Amino acid sequence: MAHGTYATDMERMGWFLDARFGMFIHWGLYAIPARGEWVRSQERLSVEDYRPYFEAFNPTRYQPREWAKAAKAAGQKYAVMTAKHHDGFCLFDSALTDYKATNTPAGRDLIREYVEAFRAEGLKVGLYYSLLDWHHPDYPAYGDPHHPMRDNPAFRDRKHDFSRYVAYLHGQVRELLTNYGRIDIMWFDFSYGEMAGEAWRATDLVRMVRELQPHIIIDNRLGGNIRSAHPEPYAGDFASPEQIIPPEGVTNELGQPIPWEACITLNHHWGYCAADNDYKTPKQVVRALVECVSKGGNLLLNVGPNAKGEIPQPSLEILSEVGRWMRANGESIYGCGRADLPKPEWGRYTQKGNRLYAHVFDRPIGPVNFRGLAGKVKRARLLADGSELRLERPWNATEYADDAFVTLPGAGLPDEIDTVIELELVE
Ligand code: FHN
Repeated sequence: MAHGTYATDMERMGWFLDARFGMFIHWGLYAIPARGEWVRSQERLSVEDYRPYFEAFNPTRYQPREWAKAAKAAGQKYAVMTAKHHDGFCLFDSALTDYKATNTPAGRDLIREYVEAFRAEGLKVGLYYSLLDWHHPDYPAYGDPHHPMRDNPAFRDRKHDFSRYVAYLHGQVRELLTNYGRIDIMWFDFSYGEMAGEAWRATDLVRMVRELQPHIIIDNRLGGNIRSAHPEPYAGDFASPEQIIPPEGVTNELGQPIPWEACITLNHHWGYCAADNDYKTPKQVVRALVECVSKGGNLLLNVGPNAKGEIPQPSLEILSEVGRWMRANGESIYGCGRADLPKPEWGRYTQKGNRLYAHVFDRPIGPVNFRGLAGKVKRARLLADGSELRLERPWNATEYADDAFVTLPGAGLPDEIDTVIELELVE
């Protein structure tokens, strides 16, 4: 179990806090224009402008089992995939709309194949569901901050019944949590301005979600305040910082740590963007994961498959190298959390029980100094290969009597991405 305590339902959250690392999957019609998932809004594309992508969508190389194997090999323990993004296109066979993958040349329930494939590889499965819907005729358009037709005069006087849209939203969530077996995470996205909370009938929605799948965990984007000492019923089970890692982790008004998950892209886009080849390095990804865990959080790392149904090769290569590191050092991630120590200058700490993991990012001159740990460490090992590291105060460190020291072999770091030293603490 993760180090530290949380002000939430630990029985439901336990696996999430242990898993620490998941795959986010943004996929849909927008993979064809290949300019990211906001292309309709950014380019003011009407439903009619976007229709050719619906009529052409045929991801012939979609093999979700291969995606699941890549996630597993990367050390990811769960996944969250878009069932519907803001464009309103449903990747699942909804009875409530014709705007779905089963009506495209794909002719497949892409969500059913996803949940089955990832479960088969032993991963937990989550579903992302967009509260925004730029296809549905009852979703506000003219004057909305984000809708593709927000400044199209032809939409100024369009009549719509938002309550009918909210009923559609509830109905589709019911479908997803009824027809696809056990779902582990429901990832709603996102609330804004007055489009928040009871505008979505969020209390009723969450009640239904928890009745259908009592074990499920829900993110915090229905519009509630998860940091409140008295959060709304729809405030969610975990905070979801995006493209940022909170400086101090996340706590509520009472100072209690809250589960959280940072969602981060590999390049600059969630949905496939052919021109965006500005990818993070495996080192950046590993160190982001370590930073999240060191602050008591999870990392949900995104892939944006292309129109053929393939995860881009650069993403696969990054995941593969991250997986190499995770196979050697995953013990310092899974079930770990914050250590009650100041951040060391050479890297970060994670902890699980009496195991303290020193993540050495920068090789110090001389020994690695564990400030204040003199007499508190029973033994030290290089986590990757279990080799012994000698705990000894060197001749030139006698003035640091409160500190413990380990001298690493060689001049550099055994693993430049992150060299992990396992310290077994005296209990
Ligand atoms: O607008 C979405 C965006 O497309 C993407 O899905 C991210 C992922 O967390 N959420 C919203 C932006 O905050």
